[in-house]
Amino acid sequence: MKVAVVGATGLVGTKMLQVLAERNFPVTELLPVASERSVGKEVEFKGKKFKVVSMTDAIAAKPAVALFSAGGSTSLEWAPKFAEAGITVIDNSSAWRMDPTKKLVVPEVNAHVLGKDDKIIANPNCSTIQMVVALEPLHKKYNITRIVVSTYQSVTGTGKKAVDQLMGERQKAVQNANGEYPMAYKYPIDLNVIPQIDVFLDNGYTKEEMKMVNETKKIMGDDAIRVTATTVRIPVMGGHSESVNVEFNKDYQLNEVKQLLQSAPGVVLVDDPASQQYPMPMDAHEKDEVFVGRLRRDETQPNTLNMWIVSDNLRKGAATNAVQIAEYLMGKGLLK
Ligand code: 2RA
Repeated sequence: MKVAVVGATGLVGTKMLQVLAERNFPVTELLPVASERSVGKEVEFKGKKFKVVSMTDAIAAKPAVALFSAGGSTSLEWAPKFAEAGITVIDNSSAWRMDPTKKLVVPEVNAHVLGKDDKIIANPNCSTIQMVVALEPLHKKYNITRIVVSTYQSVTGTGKKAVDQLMGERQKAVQNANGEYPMAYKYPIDLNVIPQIDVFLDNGYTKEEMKMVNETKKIMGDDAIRVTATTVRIPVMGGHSESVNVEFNKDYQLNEVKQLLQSAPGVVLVDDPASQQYPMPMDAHEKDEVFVGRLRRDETQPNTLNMWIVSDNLRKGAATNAVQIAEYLMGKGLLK
């Protein structure tokens, strides 16, 4: 199968290539696409070098699927051109996520919504993906009424510049001769916590916070779920963490919650306070699963659970989820 990866030289694009190779996606021809200034450069896939091509050349080569991670404006301009040429686009930007004509998909939750007419499919926001993977099995059983989430997000979610800022603040080796390094954030990130991810909106929430609110309802197919979020950047690299307080419309047994999570697809339960076992981004790094722990009853109100959810944001939060969508489409014979 011919596969294009658009934005192949970025953090997520590079991870997409890695995940396609690891999962043995049947790539017969790879078309790495990047900005004009990268055309002609090479990327590595399964030990071989592939030349970066332009958007137009990629469309002309007619891949069956194009995984996009090139930002919202590039996607708005180019995804429809790929789709018109019959190429299925799986897009990691926020451009199409809330478009009512486009599907927003986390395979463990709602792959069934996909059909043959879906030519531009949206990959959700990283912090939303890991939360819904962990919550879906509980929603099915107890019916979630309200979610209060606070995130602790890795700098890798911002991109390479933010990784360079963190490392530049931390290590002289990454600074230039004048002691300078790139600033992805307005403030230092090392030894700091920044309670802002993406831009502020008129309601005082950030765009990242409202993504968690709106995308969760769309993926879980339930507008009645009330969601409120605070999203925060912290100086870590391995993945995003989330403290989630979830209220159900009926009561639960903690043991049953553990069993449900243990048998949920894509979830790993790490919850043994007696031996100080809980999920951490250090352990989730380079893994595809969503790790859940610190399960405990909210003692201040009925039917409410506290939990801690961690996942590698570049993998399940981006690249792995996109490749899983492609695998699902392939399995259903929907990629031509
Ligand atoms: C972040 N959610 O971590 C973004 C990346 N898509 O900033």
